[in-house]
Amino acid sequence: MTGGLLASIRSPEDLKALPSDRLPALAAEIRSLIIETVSRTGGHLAPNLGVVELSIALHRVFQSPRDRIIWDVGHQTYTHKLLTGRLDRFHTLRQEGGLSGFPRRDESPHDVFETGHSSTSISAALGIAEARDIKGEDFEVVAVIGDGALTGGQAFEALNNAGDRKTDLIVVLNDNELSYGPTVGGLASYLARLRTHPAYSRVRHGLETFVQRIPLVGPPLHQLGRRLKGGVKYLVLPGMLFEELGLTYLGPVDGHNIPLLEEVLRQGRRIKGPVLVHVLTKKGKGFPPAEADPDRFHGTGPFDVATGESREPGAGFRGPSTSVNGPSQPATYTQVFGESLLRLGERDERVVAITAAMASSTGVAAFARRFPDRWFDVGICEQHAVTFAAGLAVEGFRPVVAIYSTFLQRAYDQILHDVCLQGLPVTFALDRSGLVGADGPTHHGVYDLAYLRMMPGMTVMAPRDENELGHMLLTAVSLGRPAAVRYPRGLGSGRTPPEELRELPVGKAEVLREGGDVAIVAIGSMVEPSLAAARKLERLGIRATVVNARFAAPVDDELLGMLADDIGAIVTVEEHVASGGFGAAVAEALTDSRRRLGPGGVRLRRLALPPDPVQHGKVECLLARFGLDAEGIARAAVEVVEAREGAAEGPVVRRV
Ligand SMILES: Cc1ncc(C[n+]2csc(CCOP(=O)(O)OP(=O)(O)O)c2C)c(N)n1
Repeated sequence: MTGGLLASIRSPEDLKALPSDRLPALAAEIRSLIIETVSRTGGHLAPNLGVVELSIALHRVFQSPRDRIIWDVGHQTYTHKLLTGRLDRFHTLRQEGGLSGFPRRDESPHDVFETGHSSTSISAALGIAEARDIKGEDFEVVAVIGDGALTGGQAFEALNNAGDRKTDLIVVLNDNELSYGPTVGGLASYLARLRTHPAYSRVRHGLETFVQRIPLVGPPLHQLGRRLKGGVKYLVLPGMLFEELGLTYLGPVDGHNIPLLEEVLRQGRRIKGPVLVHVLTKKGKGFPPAEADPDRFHGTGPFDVATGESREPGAGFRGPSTSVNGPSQPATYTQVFGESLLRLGERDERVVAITAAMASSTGVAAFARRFPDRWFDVGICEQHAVTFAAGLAVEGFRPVVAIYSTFLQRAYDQILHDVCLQGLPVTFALDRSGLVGADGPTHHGVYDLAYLRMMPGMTVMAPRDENELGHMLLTAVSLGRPAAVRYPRGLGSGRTPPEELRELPVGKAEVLREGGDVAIVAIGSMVEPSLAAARKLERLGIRATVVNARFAAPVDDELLGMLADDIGAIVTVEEHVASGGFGAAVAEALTDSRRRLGPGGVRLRRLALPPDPVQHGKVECLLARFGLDAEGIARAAVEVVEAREGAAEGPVVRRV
């Protein structure tokens, strides 16, 4: 599989030494290795298959790591990793302790800037380029950004700034017409017009005169234009969008033709100031199932190479790594959200849905099919999505904004300034809250309770199972105020058949089990392991109350006060960082009600994720490591009980 060519490349220098007629064979080898590896590990298949030639060309033209290549989102860096000395570890891709699926500075000097969220590359590249200029150094800076990521506002902020600064910088626009699904918006239409410009040959003449005027580079560019007239469109369009912003536009160029790519990139390098190279690629190239359904293969779990069929293991703790589940498995939270949204839409015509370029992966697609006029895909534009929802709410609608927890971080001020300060009835549906597994620290949704809980007037909920997710969505939409529901990645419990949606009493927790020795107060995904912990504790003679908190804002002050006074030993459990999270809310509530915490007072133990970023790995293993499984919760409960009993200093009397 890793036959001769790829194995001979230990660094980009080896790649440069390879004769160009061997490059197609190298590209084929890389493709097979990526397909074979991702079929086992899961990962971003289609985006990576689309940039094999582009990555080869970049590493032949530029001198990484001296020249800095910054990958937007970073999900398309598998070829880059293979060409920069990571072939031997490639089989560990996305496994705990193995290669990350994204650029990591601690993994290689060739990974200059860490990404995971979209639309940051041009900003980072411009910062690096300006730093270079201040220091008087001499290297190239290249940002590689997809047409999807280019719809994110930050990319425009950066282009605007780059055009103004006139700094030497190359932006490679990898245009495959897709985000997850088709890239939407005026920009996408604009790029489509560039791709299919009917007046190509007519424009060429005008181009030649324009190109001739570019100091120093005119003649070579002009010659290049002549050489490229077969097959490839080579345009320099003065007065067009990028030119107007102050960048020199080169392209479009066939992103699977390595010699052409190399030539255009070399030309880009010679031009002074910021340059945008427009490259056309095919997402999923070389693997027919991914070419046919690039959305499904954007990020995939393990699959059968022969058929492309998913071969996810059975319903594990969090089930499959994607939202695809088997026939005998319970629905995923994403699917339950999608069905609940549909039911809400049917009950209330004020309900409208908004997605930021992720209609199917958030579950909004079913609603979109049923109510084509009541849903909006705004592009990878989380900030805009939130303020846009606020606008709809001002006019009487009840928008549901479906954005993964990690990506909603982007819209912090929009949630505060545009929704909460005005008390508008916008519902935030935060999928992938908690640990997400193989995508790692950029994608774990472990900050949302903190960033939402302090928003004025915001109600924040987390369901213990899929039925409660439906009830919480109805509660949120009915509230008439800002509300958020966070729920985890993967399968629901499948425990009970779907229930009729019902509103939950706001700020009220649910006592699931009563016992006088310790109270375990858990939220969301941590309720089930807490019940399991209580069963373990029972075997040790410790009787535990278990509470399904349901609400992180407002918390159930009354119940918490009773637990503090009657039991005096409380363990809070959440799949979220400790700082600002649910346990912090409980501690605040207890101290605000003038209860003393610590020796002589209420014994409170907050179980949560650590402050340092959690790396990629299997969710169940990570949770166990941080004591967020039944055993860890039971252990903490024993410690709290013993501390309250004054046994903390003495020998531990009970072992979990
Ligand atoms: C802020 C943010 N929102 C959403 C995502 C999820 N996401 C990852 S890749 C992607 C599509 C990117 O499209 P494009 O930039 O065209 O790259 P392609 O995958 O097509 O190569 C999206 C929406 C993200 N990474 N960051």
